[in-house]
Amino acid sequence: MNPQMPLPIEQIEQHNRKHTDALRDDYDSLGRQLDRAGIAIEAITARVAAFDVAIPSWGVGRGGTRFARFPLAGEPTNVHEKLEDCAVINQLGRATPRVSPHFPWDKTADYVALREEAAHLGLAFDAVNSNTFQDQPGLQHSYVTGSLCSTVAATRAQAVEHNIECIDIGKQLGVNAITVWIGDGANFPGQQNFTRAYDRYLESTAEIYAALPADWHMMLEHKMYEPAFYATVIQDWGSSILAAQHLGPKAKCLIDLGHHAPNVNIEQIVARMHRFGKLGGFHFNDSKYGDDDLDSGSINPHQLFLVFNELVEAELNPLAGFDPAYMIDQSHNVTDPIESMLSSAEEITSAFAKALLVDRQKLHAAQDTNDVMLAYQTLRRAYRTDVRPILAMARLQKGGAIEPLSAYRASGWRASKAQARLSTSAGAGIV
Ligand code: PSV
Ligand code: MN
Repeated sequence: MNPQMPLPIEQIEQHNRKHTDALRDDYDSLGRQLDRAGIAIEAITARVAAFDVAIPSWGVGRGGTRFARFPLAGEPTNVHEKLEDCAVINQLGRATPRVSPHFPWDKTADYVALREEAAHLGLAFDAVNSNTFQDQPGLQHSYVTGSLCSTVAATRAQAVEHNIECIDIGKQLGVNAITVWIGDGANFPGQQNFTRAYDRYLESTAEIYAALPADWHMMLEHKMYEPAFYATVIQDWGSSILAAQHLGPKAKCLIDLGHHAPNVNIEQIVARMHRFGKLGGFHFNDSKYGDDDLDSGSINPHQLFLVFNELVEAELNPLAGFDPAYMIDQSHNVTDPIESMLSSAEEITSAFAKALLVDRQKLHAAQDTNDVMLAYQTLRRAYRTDVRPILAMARLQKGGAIEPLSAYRASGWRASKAQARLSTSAGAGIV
């Protein structure tokens, strides 16, 4: 099928014509610079062009904090409009061809038709996300006591059943992974028995695990706190990897960059998880204090680079089935989500490109001979390289825009959608 992307192709071609000469100039200059270091720029561009990261369906609407949500005129109001906005992001940036849906937020009558609709827009689906952290209208048992770990057997059964329903939907959408994040935990010391709550988690997730098709993965996502502020059942990578090991080979761990205490060495966690074959995927975002909502790379792009540095190391020591799923999971409270997603996809791809530039031989030799400064400088050299021409060239080759943000602004997309779409309501946010 020939996808019908939302923006007129001539618009993007016209934009690119204006910027091609400058890009060629910058690209050639960077090519000569890399060549002196023995790196062929074309090989890096090819790797960058092959890289992608999924967009969460919920990330194209204005999120909000628990204090307020400020709606944006023309933001999507249903899964179909969400797909349209995801298609705009992918059309311009060419790094986000998949959409990760969340249920029941994205419930619709016909998932086979939804898959076709996405394909028509040049998109496919990525891991399904279950939601047992909120009560939905018509739900029989409240999640106020927790979900997979609730002391109420009927509530646990309902949460398990919902996850199994998500797997069923995922099969129709053509995906092969489910991400399970639960809000279960405690707000008071003494409220919950740590061991019994974790045991209930293991029992419930084993039931979900048993419903996984042969080629599926279940990704366990940990989060230190929120909504439970004293103790969360799957609070860190330790609880997560122990559960994944207990469940079996189809269970892996998912690292959301914003789900750790400030200053935690996340890149080291990446290395540990890979060592034991449990690195399932990432949710990218950034964090300054304890939030998980800021735009990827906006606060600590160096950490993002160090994470990708470990991923490139992992590629050199692949374990069977190593194929981490990448997704952006952030909340846009004051920006146009399309602009934030374009910017974040660029930051993430840039961290990957810089990690590819690390002289691995030199780094490993410096590590083995305890040449601390040389090892450090080997990383710095790659990190300091301005890789933007590589990213822009990869986009151009794939039909995207050389400068996605300005092309998006020139398209008038949001203003036209403000006319065509219903308005959404204010109130408290959800993510
Ligand atoms: C929880 O904060 C989380 O990171 C999980 O991935 C959820 O599914 C997502 O955010 C959406 O609220
Ligand atoms: Mn997440």
